[in-house]
This record gives sequence, structure tokens and C-alpha cells, in this order.
Amino acid sequence: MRAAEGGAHEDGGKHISGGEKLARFEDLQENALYLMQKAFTHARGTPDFFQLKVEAISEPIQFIPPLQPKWHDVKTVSKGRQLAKHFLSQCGIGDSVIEQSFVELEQNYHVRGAIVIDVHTGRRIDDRENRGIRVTRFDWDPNSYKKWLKEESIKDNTRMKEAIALATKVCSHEATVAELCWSDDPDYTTGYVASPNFGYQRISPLKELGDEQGGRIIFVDLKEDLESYLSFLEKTPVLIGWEEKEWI
Ligand code: WAQ
Ligand code: MG
Ligand code: MG
Ligand code: MG
Repeated sequence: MRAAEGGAHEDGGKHISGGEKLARFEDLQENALYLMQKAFTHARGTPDFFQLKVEAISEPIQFIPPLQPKWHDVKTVSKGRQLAKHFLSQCGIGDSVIEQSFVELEQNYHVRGAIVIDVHTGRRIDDRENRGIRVTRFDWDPNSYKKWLKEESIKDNTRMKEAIALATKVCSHEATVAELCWSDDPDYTTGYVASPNFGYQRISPLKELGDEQGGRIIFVDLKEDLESYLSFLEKTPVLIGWEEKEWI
């Protein structure tokens, strides 16, 4: 789903909301309604453009267990961003690449997907301009999500649910080194650094309340070609959780 105000994205409209779901056929209408509600009750504004794409998936779906979340509360945004840089540096990313990535993010808040950066050069390597890379075809397996909340004693939070699912898919690829994110929604200040080695490091706050500038950076160390990496992010179906008989 994608929604914009002031016309469609490609006609210069302001991005309001995007969303992706992966569900069983019998849950199709419920999920479509969810995405519609998400777009039309959004803190960034009221869309006058809304588009929903529905695709059947025939290939087998991979199950991936969720990244482990850790919580970090900080006093100021600047301390939050410092901590984010610290986690990125723990992932082996060089200081100049980290600094460059923050500049890249701050200069490209209008991008409605993720920006992919080469971890060695710090340069943006996707060619999607304002679209960026939309990670799609992923979702929580509903039963696994319920089980996970209970086992981890975590309160249901749709934002975190969706962000952990996305980060888990991104980090499940061997070329992914880390992901950095904060929301473009003015009412949501928590962000994260996710990585295959250190899990999902939630940092609050990573931006000021009221700020509509947010985005995502994915740091990659590519051993195969870029197109097959992007195709994994955009096309490979993934469910977060643990496989149960009923999905087979
Ligand atoms: N694929 C790639 N990039 C995306 C996607 C996607 N599916 N969805 C959003 N983005 C990019 C896009 O540039 C948005 O502007 C930016 O990320 C932020 O998206 O409490 O809510 O959906 O643990 O506003 C993180 C913390 C919340 C959650 C992130 O992001 C928590 C959030 P938003
Ligand atoms: Mg979103
Ligand atoms: Mg948003
Ligand atoms: Mg953005």
C-alpha cells in the first residue's frame, strides 16, 4: 500500500504512509482494511491518493525467527544518534562511512523506501532515487507473534511489530551488515539499529517530537550482484516466526 497527499508520489505528492502485509487468502479483506485505516488515520496528513496492490504468492515461504530486541532510553536526540553510531561501529562499519550515511539519510528524507549503502565506500548503490527500496512480502506469522509477545513479556505495539519484522527480513540476508531507521511520522520518536550479530537495538528518542523527517539506511557488503540482493528484499516471501503444521 502507498498513500500520498497532493497527488500520487510520481506526480509530486507528499508521502503519507506505506505498508505491506503477507497473509492467508481468508485474511485478505481484514488486511486490506488494516492498510486502508493505516493510511487514512495518519499523523502525516490525509491522503488524496491511495493505492493497494494485491499479489498471490505461489513460491514456498521461508520462516525466520525474529531479531532479539533490546531497549535503550536516552536523554536527548543527540545522545540517541551517538548511540546509534556506536552500534553501527560495533558492526565493523568505519566512522567516515557512518557519518556519510547520516548525511545521506538527512538529505533524502523524502525517499519513501530504504537507501542502500555500500559498507566499504559509504556510497548509495541503489538507483531508485525517490522511491528507494521498499522491503515487501514479509509479515509476522500470527501465532508466532502471540507466542513471542508472551514469552518475551512484551506489550503489543504495532510499530515495533512491523519494524522488527522488516529488520528481521533485511538482516536475514548474508550481505546485510546493519540497518538504521527512524520514523517519518511526527508522533513517533523511537528508532533502531538492527544487525545480524547484535539484534534489534531500539533507541528512544532518535528524533524530536513533531519532526516529519525519517528514513531507512541498509548497509551492505555485497558478494553477489546488487539486483539479486534487491530482489530478495522486494520479492522473496518471508514469515517471521516458527513454522507450524497449519501453514504447510
Ligand atoms: N521498506 C523500505 N523502507 C521503508 C519501508 C519498507 N517497507 N517502510 C518504510 N520505509 C522507510 C521510508 O523511507 C519511511 O520514510 C521510513 O522508512 C520510516 O518508515 O518502536 O515506524 O514506517 O521499535 O514511519 C521504528 C521503531 C519505527 C519501532 C519505524 O517507520 C519500535 C517506523 P516508518
Ligand atoms: Mg511503515
Ligand atoms: Mg512513516
Ligand atoms: Mg523517508
